[in-house]
Amino acid sequence: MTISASQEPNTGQPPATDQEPGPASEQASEVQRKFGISVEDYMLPARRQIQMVAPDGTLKPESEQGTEPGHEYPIPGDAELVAAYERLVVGRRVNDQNSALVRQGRMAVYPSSHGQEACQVAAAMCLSDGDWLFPTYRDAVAVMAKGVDPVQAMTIFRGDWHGGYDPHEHKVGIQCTPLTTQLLHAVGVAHAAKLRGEDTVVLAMCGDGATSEGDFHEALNFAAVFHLPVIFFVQNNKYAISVPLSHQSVAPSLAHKAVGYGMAGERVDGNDLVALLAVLDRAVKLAREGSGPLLVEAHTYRMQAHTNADDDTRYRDNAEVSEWKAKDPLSRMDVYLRSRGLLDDDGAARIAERAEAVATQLREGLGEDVPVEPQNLFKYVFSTPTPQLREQSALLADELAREAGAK
Ligand SMILES: Cc1ncc(C[n+]2csc(CCOP(=O)(O)OP(=O)(O)O)c2C)c(N)n1
Ligand SMILES: [Mg+2]
Repeated sequence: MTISASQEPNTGQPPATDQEPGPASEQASEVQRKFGISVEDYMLPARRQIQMVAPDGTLKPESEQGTEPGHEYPIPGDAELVAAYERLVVGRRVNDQNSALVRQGRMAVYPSSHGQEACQVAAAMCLSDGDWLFPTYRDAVAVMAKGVDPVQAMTIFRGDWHGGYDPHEHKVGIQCTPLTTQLLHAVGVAHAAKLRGEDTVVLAMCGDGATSEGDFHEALNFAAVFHLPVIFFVQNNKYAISVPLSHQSVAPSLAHKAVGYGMAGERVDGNDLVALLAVLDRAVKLAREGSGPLLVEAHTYRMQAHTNADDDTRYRDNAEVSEWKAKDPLSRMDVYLRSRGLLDDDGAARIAERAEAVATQLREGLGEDVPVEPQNLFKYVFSTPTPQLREQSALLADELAREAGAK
């Protein structure tokens, strides 16, 4: 099906109104036929966030899950839930191991996703092997969950190399530190895939703060106008370093931004792995069917400081952090799966062992001192180095030679 305001961008024609025949009315009738709702109701998020499992691990009655006509989400299958839970437990262990490696000087920096692991796992699991993931610096657990070797996924945080994995091998972009650049990369890959006639879906991650960047607007607008199969997955963890969301946006929600671009938006409890999988699985299905881009906003919370270089006690109080501790994605999923008979003590122990094995792999892999070649700073950036880089490279060579001579 086609849900798009325009297949051919920039036609030079005046915009269609709902009285006139044209792309917008075609879109409206497609939405009406498929979901039985108006195009505005399709694009606007449901009135409440989608939440299936309450923080105490109990399944919410269907009438209280936030679903509405045209915004309906079946509970994911048992095998998917159990596989997701394992990745959740591994993700938490990895976050905490990495924070310890930073304190030991084995990693330069680690932006932990402690508390956001459900978003990380769901972002990777909703995709098929041929689909692309574009992560940020905070999404190392999602990178691993998409199949990248844990040590390779963390190498970038050791600071001795540009990145530890080949993006093409796993279809995972390099974790971007410049905010929101990855959204443009994602849109470019989706556009290329569409031109080639491939059925690739691209999921691009960003934070709440990143939605204030110009690149965010450009990426969403381009994806909507060119009707590209991209999921923009915003992890709203309430802060951009020390800046709270209220200083970034006064929109009713970040998901409401979607309708302004002509795409569908939804918000979901970002600490409820069941709801996340349900919402993202459906978003990927719609994107693959040709419904165009979607924006999913996940409500979550960064439980730890922005990075090890940040002191979060200077801008938020303990009561707020404690409030979110009670909404932890792990304990919620643990209780829920046990109540469904999908997890018991033996199963939990086996998963904990696997998580410990990954932590050991990280300690061993990142514990080694790697010989570094300072001139590599200038290689692999441009195929033909700029005059400035050549000059800086020569300065470095000179400095290194003088240092060696002084020894
Ligand atoms: C273009 C750009 N501007 C500023 C920064 C500095 N910076 C790094 S992280 C960050 C906050 C981002 O917050 P958010 O998007 O909410 O992501 P979170 O860290 O909460 O996951 C800022 C401003 C940057 N990395 N890139
Ligand atoms: Mg944030």
